[in-house]
Amino acid sequence: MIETFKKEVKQGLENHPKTLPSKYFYNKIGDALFVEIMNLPEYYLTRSELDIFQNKTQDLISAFQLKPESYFELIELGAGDGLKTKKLLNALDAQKFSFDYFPIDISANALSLLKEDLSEVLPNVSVKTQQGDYFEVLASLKESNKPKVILFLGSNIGNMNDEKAAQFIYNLGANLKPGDKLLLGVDLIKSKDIVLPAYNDNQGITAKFNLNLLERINNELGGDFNLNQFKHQPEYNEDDGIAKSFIVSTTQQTVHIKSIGASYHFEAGEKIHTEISRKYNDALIEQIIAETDFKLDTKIMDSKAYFADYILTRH
Ligand code: AVJ
Repeated sequence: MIETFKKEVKQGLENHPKTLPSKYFYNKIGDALFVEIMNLPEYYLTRSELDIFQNKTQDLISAFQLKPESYFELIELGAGDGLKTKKLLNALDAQKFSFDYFPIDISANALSLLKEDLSEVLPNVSVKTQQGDYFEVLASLKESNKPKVILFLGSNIGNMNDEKAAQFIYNLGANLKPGDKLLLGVDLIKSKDIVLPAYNDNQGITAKFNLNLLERINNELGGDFNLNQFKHQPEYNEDDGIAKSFIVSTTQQTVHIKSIGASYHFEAGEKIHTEISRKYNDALIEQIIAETDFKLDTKIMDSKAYFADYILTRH
């Protein structure tokens, strides 16, 4: 684990321009900062998808094309706090659908918190938490041969470039059977005035979230990044719909990372690219899906048309 972190940091900082992988945002501090981000007034993504789960619940359920009497498995990639999923679980429960809910997450802690919470608010829903890698868990669930609905919410797919996203969805399909469903939640391309503030909030939480990468390198790899000499910088290109986050060196400086045994020079204004948060439209989604074994069924949007849940069927 730490060896992979070291290797990827080394590779990233040797790149031109320099990069660092966004997956390393999520340690204990990063998880907590992301929860804060989801509650920020500027971060509309969570509220928009919650709007769908709250107010278009019946459309979602219809799109799953389930028979109330026959059992299915509802599988969520990334447990989160279940805020959105609870709306769906509540409706499925009230309508007497027969299902088990399988939240998958790498964090055992996140899963146990979710299970605890659900046992209180939805005691009739059967929750089977699955700790581990998405694809390993899916491979094990494939054996059951039961109809499946997979949830991949929050525009998490947006951290991948389109090629990786298609590969990821193709790999999901490889663990499913014809007729199984995938609900893919994505942020839609929209104007800069709305997107940029979501990645550049007033309280500086997103800045902390981004700079936490350097903090981790300092703590875990013996780096000597001076966090006062780097700043968070988001960018958004309305034409291609891609938001990017950077860490910018505010001065000319050299940083040493002990466990890598290397020093890295930064020019004043030099950027480290840390994240892409891709936004989509129908054409982009169709292009991605064309590379997979899914077909596009339904698109369900929030009242402002900021966000879409696309329902795909494995063919
Ligand atoms: C969790 C990947 C959907 O890209 O919007 C939030 C992560 N980064 N603020 C996103 C994130 C900066 C988020 N995703």
